[in-house]
Amino acid sequence: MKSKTHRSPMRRYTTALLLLGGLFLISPLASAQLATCTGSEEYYVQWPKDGVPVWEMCFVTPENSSAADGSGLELREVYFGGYQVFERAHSPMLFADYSSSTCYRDWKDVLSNFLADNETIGGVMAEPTMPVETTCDLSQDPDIPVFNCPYATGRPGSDCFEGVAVQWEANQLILSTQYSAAWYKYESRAFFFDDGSIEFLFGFGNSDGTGSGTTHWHHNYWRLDFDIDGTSDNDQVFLNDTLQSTEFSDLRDATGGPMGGPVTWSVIDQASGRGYRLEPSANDYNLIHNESGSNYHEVDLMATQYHPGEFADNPDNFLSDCEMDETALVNGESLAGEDIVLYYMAGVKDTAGVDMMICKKAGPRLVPIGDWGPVTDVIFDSGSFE
Ligand SMILES: [Cu+2]
Repeated sequence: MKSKTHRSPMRRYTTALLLLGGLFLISPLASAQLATCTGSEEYYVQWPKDGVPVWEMCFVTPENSSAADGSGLELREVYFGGYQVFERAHSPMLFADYSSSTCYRDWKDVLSNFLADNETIGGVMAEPTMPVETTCDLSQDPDIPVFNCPYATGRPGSDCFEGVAVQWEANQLILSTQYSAAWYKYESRAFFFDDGSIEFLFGFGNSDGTGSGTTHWHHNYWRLDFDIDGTSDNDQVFLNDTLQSTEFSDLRDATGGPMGGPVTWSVIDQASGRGYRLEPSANDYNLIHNESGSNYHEVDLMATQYHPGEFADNPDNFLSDCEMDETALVNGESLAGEDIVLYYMAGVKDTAGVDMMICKKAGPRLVPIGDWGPVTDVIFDSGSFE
């Protein structure tokens, strides 16, 4: 069980008052920073960029991310409206599974440059004024690879950046990065919207066409360590609306939920009723379950009990160890009154001779449940916060 800093209701109330003051007095006020970002290589980001934060978090770049051979874009201490959502959100398991016998468990800790101008912290952070463009964004021809930054865009090489690009839009905060495993260029993005919803998006780019003659599947597992309200010992997991008491794995089902809707999964703080519902995106359903027949990546969702230092099914990350062993994570432990970690997989298929080099993206949406308090009420009442 992790020890957690409990945030006092008074502090949240103060946050709300500060926000109201900011709205009505139109004066810059000191922000009530909750995410501490005092760990090694952690960097603080809030949205809006100035004033009282609606979203707060720390990020680390892929090269400093946790887990064996990294975990890509890693976010820690994520807060919405003054309440904690995640202790950590990252992508520690990443696979490329070929229709031949080849299969890789890729590394996730090697930065790869992409187009993001206005680098503000060298090798760490950019605050782009121009569009962010990754290998995946630009790889849209079925046969022709885009190679390396600055690609063939005509943009200057000085716009090529390694690290995390942060964009403050009118209604959302966007963090983007790219990392490489040899010719593969993986894009990881996170979108934090003003209504509290979150989207995670993963793009599976190929810089030079290596392996393009062989149909293959890519799978990325996000690891979402929820600590709703900062209390790690009382989150509950729901399959649709049914409380679950024991660890489980599951598959996407677009019509298998209530009234023919999709199957979803929720994590809700037992005390406050605040939580998040995880919904697959439309693209996530494009991946056919175990289509390769390898039986390597057989589950889309795992609801597990938190264990310190457990970031994946395996403490190592050997390239050839391509099977994701769900039994190492889902093994009958309790989910009742526990610290909860959800793993969620989305992936894509690249088909030889059809759409191989057209880069595809996938990833879930998370929607807030319950009352996220006066801060968010003010945002909803006043429209866009900025
Ligand atoms: Cu591919």
